[in-house]
Formats: sequence, structure tokens, C-alpha cells
Amino acid sequence: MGILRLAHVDVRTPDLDLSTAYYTEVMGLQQVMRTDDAVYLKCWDEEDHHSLRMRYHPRTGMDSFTFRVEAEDDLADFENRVEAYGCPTSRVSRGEAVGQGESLRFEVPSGQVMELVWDIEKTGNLLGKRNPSPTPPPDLPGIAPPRMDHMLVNAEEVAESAKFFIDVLGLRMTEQVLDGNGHQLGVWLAGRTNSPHDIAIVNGPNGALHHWAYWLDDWDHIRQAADTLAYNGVQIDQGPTRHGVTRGNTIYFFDPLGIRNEVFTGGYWVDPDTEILTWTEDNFGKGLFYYENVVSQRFLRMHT
Ligand code: M3P
Ligand code: FE
Repeated sequence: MGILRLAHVDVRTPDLDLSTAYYTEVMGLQQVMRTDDAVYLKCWDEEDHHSLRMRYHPRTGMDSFTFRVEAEDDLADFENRVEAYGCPTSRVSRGEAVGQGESLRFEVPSGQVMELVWDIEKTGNLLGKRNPSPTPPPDLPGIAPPRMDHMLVNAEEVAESAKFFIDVLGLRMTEQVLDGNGHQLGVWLAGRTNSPHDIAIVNGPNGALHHWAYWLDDWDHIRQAADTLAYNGVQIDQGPTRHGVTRGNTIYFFDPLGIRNEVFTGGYWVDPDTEILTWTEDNFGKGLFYYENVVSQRFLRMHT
């Protein structure tokens, strides 16, 4: 049993048309479906129905985030484990959500709504399965990342939240930041992927979303993404630069409603027995932004 990876993020936007224009034309995602009050989007190399759902709501925010589990029976196992930990769970029935079957929902200790699902509608990537070309059509607009990579949520009590994700949900810790008293200020957690993180938790207000990130294949694509962002007048938060934590190359920027996005590449290969890396608070500047060595207040204080 186990948690495989991030499947989709569900957010609210007060301007569905503006958000859709940004995510299709600047980020370069594929619009999969539009209903009266929601838009479903995915990246060109994603097989699942969608990786981003945006629905109209007067206030920007995150509704929930969804991870995919390995086997159908895992939902019942996780239901027992999460309930035993003391978090109430509920089931969303098949037919209630677009692009997926039954799922399990609960609030994680830091207050975000998390969903686990196994039954996801596989609609395939843009390349097809017979003699696929290795690249998408060259005329895709915007940044056009191949896939969503990871997300970061905030928690007032990082250690408590990390314990839940590790002990109850079975994610593996790859890196952590400790304050002078040895308390966790941030943790990076991997599911069944070999990436340094599928989700990270950093100190901040409960319930908040800090960002989600799209994968790009190399540093040159990060540079091109910076050109695309600047050309389109997108507000860049930090970068292009490199994280010390994860070693990844990165840019942070804001969508038109103020949700932070990241593009990310690099990082190292993680095996299940890889030893945990630890950063100390006095080196957190380099951990965050290795070249700049800053802990920017905007970066720490702005959330969705
Ligand atoms: C990342 C990453 C914070 C650190 C963020 C790091 C919010 O986003 O991809 O490793 O302190
Ligand atoms: Fe990130």
C-alpha cells in the first residue's frame, strides 16, 4: 500500500476567465474541460484527466489537494489509519467529481483538505501511445511544462504535520530544516517517486498553500520560462536561481490572482534508503536560495 504522487490541486478564483487565460497562454497548460463554474487543466505529458481544477469563488484559495494511492484497497486502509490518528474522514462517491471515482477526504493536522484517490480517468498525454514523438507540438503557447511536480503547504506546527504525513500516510522525509532548538521549520517529503519532494511543509499559517510547482526538463527551459514570464508582465517572486534544499533550479512567480507558482528542474535522485539531509536555521538563506542567501519576507509571508 502506499501514496504514489501528487495528482491534482483544486483552487478557487474570483476571475475564472483571467485565471484560465494565464494558465493556458502564459503557463501553457491544456484546457481539458470547462463547466459553468469550473475549468480543468493539465500539462502536455500528463496521463490523468487533469492536474489543476479552478472553480469560481469570490475569494482566491485552495479547496484541496489530491494524491494518488497505489491500489484500490489502499483507500480503506488509509481511512482506518487516518481515523485512528484522530482525523475524521469522508468518502466522495463516484460521479461526484469530474475525472475520478471514489475518494477519501480529510483535514490534515495543519488544516488543509487532502484527498486520496486511486480511480483516476486516464485520458493520456498529447503524444499518444503509437510511435509517439518525444516532444509536444512546437507551437504550444507559453511555458508548457510537461507535468506538475510538487506542492508546498504551510503549518504552524511543522513537526506535528510531518509526523502525520510520515507515520500515517507513509511518505518519506528527504530533507528538513531545524531551528536552534532542534525543532522542524520545514520538511521535504516524497511519495513513491524518486524526487526529493512531492510535498513540502514549511512553517506558516495553518490552512495555507505556499505554491505548487511545474517540472521543466532543464536549466535552459527555466531561462526560457523567465523570458516568457517577463514578456507577459508576470510578477516574479524570486529567481531564476537554485535552491540549496533539493538542489533544484527554480523561479517563483505569481498568477494574476496572487497564487504563487514555481517552475522547477534538477534536484537529485532519491532512493527509499537515502539518508535525510538537514539544514540549520542559520543556513536557511542558502537552503532557500543558494546564490542569494536570503530569507525574503515576501517569500515567507505571502500565501494563498
Ligand atoms: C521549495 C522547493 C520554503 C521553501 C521552499 C522550497 C517555502 O519550494 O521546491 O524545494 O521555505
Ligand atoms: Fe517548490
